[in-house]
Amino acid sequence: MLKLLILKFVLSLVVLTNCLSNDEQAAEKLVEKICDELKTKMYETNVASWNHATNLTNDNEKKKEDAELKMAKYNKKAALELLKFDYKNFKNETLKRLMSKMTMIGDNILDEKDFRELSSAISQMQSNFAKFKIGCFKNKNELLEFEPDIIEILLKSRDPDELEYYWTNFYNLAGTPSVKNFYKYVELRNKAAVKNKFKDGSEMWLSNYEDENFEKNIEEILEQIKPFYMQLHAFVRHKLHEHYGPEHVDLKKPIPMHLLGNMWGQLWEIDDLIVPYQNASKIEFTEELVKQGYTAKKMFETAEEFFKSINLSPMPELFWKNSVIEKPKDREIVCHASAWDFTINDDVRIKMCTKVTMGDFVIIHHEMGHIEYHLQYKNLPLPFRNGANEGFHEAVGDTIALSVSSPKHLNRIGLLKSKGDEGQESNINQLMSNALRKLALLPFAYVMDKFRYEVFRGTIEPENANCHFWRLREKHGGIAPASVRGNHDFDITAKYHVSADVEYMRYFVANIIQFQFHKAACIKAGEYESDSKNPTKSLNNCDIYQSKEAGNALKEMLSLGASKHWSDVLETLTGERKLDASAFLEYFQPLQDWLIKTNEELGVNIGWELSDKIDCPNLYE
Ligand code: X8Z
Ligand code: ZN
Repeated sequence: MLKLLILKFVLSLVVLTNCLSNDEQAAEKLVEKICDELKTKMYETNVASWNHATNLTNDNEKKKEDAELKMAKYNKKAALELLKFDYKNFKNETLKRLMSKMTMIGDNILDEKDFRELSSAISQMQSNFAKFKIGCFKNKNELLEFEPDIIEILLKSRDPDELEYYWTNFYNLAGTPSVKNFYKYVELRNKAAVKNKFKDGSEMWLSNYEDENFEKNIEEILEQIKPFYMQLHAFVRHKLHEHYGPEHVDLKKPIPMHLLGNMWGQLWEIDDLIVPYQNASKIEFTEELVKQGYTAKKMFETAEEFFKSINLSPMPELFWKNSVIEKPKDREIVCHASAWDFTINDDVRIKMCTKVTMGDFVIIHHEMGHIEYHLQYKNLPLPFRNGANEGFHEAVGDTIALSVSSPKHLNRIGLLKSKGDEGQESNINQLMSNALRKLALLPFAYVMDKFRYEVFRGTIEPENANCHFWRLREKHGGIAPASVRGNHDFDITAKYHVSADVEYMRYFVANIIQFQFHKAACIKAGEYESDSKNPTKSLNNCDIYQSKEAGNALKEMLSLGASKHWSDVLETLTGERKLDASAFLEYFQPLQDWLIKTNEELGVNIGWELSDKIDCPNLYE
């Protein structure tokens, strides 16, 4: 019986292999036809998604889900047609790569019922995240929205009770109600992954990086930056302890995250409390933006001017016509900033509820970087109109923002008095401000996806999930929840990207690779000298503004889109083929040295014990 079955199986394989066509010309024609059809179909799906994201009604949600289903059916049908070719053995490498991308079926492999359920689980998580409101601390009847009200309170308030109140209510409302939808989503994503011959959803996500060692490489980088992180963490905790006192900040425990100026403790937006030298110039320029009468429009125009100055493309007419750059008063929208590529007629858009702050000025550059990428690869075939990997896409605007936020550039555009050549004190202030954002994000970004990988892999059971989540945040970041959290809570969905099904390791990659891009661009611009004693030629005060050489080199890389493996694409700009933290560490070297010395002088405790805010045992070592 067994022999018969094996024989049958072998025979069916022979038949299958024999059925595969090796007609490259026919395949090429089919690819062209599908790409053509895809353009209009994708446009329609994008319009439906945009209409929903910028006007959250039930009707728009239904239209979006219908459009997604239609698109999925088309993609699946197209992929199955392409799979009739033996494309892996084709001679034309470009065609092979195109076909390998177009045959990645992903979630589209699910049958209609499952696909609809998956879409609806994600929509419901996203909608819960976008719509909740919290009663005001002082008057519970007055309802506040997350953007801009609560974000602003987190940034500005230094009242620990008020901060704890918003933190706890936020997690209770934005996270826990989505637990059921989250597990439905995990179940269906895993089902799709298995149908695609992946072990689970984590393997399907990781496959996008086209690198077997990707996860290991990320973990190595995390180890590489850890000594620096531990020093920054210890110094910040010490400063918070000085300000809030021992009843709020224990010098041996993880940092309570509601005191970090950001709901997730991913950026530590508390420059006022941490600034090392009060009397030297400081980088935080929110006040200056407000004083100078900046509006959302003016912030966008200022950003565009930088891109143009380095020979990158201006924002097209449709960008200014269709983008939503301020929160509308008459309807609910998804406020989390995003950049959209409608793939025809230079129709690219940003959706953002802009506030006049330094943080949003940086995010505008971030989003415009996405748009610039869309514009640079617009002539490639559709499957290549993507980032070399997702981290590249997230890093473009941040690379520009590294120049923009250099003292040299801020001085140029009148947002800072000093040029950054005033000596060590202002240099340390500037690096501290950047480290509070760039370094702090790394362990956070890692945990966002480490947690989801583990859930997909089934190594975290639902009964213990929240505990795992907080223990991971504690282990890698030394961060604790503001109030006691247990397994009856569910807090990971209180992050936009988890509720909206956005992979997050891209931001880890971006925060490292943008320093590789920055260094290469600074070299091209003649703005960087290694081991330079000249403060205007250091990596952390390099401004590539007006450098066509730097811009053209970036352009060349961006215009490759996803047509080549990301290592090849990286090499065109940097000469390097790997994700590498050396440029990141070089940029921050003076701060790391300063922190080691200062922490030692002050006798600051490094590291942390287990938090008593996590109501369950330690699950990691
Ligand atoms: O989500 C974003 C962008 C849109 S791609 C605003 N960012 C991450 C976040 O907010 O968590 C930018 C940096 C990290
Ligand atoms: Zn982004």
